[in-house]
Amino acid sequence: MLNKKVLSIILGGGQGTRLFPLTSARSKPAVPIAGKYRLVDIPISNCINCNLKRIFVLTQFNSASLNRHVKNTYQFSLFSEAFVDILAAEQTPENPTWFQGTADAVRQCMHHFNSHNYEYALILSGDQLYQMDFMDMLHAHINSGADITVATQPVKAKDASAFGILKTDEHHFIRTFTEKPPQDQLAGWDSEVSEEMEKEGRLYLASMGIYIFNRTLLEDVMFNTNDVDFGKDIIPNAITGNKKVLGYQYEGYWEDIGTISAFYEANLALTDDIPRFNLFDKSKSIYTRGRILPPTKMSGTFVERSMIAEGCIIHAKSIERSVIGIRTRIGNDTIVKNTYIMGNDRYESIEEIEKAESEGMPHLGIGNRCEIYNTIVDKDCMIGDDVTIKGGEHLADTENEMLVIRDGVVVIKKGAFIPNGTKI
Ligand code: ADQ
Ligand code: ADP
Repeated sequence: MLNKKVLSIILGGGQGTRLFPLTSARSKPAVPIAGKYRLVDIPISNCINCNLKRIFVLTQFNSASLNRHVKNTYQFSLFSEAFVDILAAEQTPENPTWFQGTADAVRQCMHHFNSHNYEYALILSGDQLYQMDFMDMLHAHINSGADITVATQPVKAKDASAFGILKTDEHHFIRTFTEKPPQDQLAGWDSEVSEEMEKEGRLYLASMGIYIFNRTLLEDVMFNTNDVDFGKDIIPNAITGNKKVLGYQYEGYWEDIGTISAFYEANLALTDDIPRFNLFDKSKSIYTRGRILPPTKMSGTFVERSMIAEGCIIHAKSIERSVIGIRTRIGNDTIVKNTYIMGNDRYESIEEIEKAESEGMPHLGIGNRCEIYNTIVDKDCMIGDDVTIKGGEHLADTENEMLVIRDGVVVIKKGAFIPNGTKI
């Protein structure tokens, strides 16, 4: 009954600046992923799959879409202790500011956790793609007598600056830790890793931002320090303060998807023949809202290596290496390649469609004879006929009222109206 001793705390995101504009009108946990899920479904499903069902999601702002999604999806039995609760930053007389960082977010919510019976807090990031068994990590934590356990993964030198990098002793306890070291300060931070990792050049042990804390230590650092961030303050201070901080090495698929390019690549990678993140693994299901949509209807479309969600109406000429989200409409002779279309929140009525078409105006979905490459199309966009959107490395980062370009990926903003004949 170890699972009854654990409280899961998901760090749902601060301002979400790196995922802008996907986070301009919704909180980060509510960002749609893989055509029918939301980001928050990943850590919640990981918890549920190992029977950890008391879950808090901490978020900087409380979007209607996040509340609706969680309320309609995670409905546990009336008689169980299970819950998924969203805790948004609250401004109170004692706390006039929003969360200042990850640890500050946990600190400001401690009063919500106190009334629960728990011995271990499992703290998770909200913007990572992985399927991990937390019970293995919990057993390692308990068997070693650690105060804190940090999940780790070997990464390449070029990626090391994005992470907390650490070194362990022969018993896997962390001896040294540096948060996001610059490239010119990596010397000496490499570790002994498995042969397979060494072959791939993954020599640096990175913190995955996944932590198990003993309740007593968590309460101690929350109430007796002013540390605002786990990676910058709490973990390094615990190590220098001689706490027992265990490194738990995990070598399965794990991807931080907190930036536009990582988010885009991770979505398209789901279309690989054998994707590294496996949505088809029954033992590690990813849960989401059951929407009861009709099957997708397609006509005259050549489809190669793509995922098409439910409820779409598609007449496109071709769809290649793309993820097409729920209720997407694509017109005749349109080409879609290397693109993630999030889909729509609603259908238009036949009258609405006929009216828009008779006036020559774009309506919900993607029109006829368009070419869309290397793009993310956020929800509820109206893209007209003969529109060309060609993302790619030739494009500089920019932003206007319709779109944002980041690292060559064009992101069409939620609800954007793109007139007939537009060329991007
Ligand atoms: P980062 O991911 O860069 O590094 P951070 O920005 O603190 O760290 O985010 C961690 C998680 O907390 C993310 O899911 C984020 O959305 C969320 N978060 C951030 N601020 C928040 C806030 N104010 N309220 C609620 N949630 C918030 C961390 C560690 C590194 C480690 C990487 C692994 O600091 O040591 O290597 O994670 O990805
Ligand atoms: P990103 O999209 O880059 O991951 P985050 O939402 O994680 O953005 O925020 C980046 C940093 O800004 C975090 O360290 C977080 O603590 C801080 N931050 C976010 N929102 C606020 C806020 N309202 N007030 C102060 N700091 C904030």
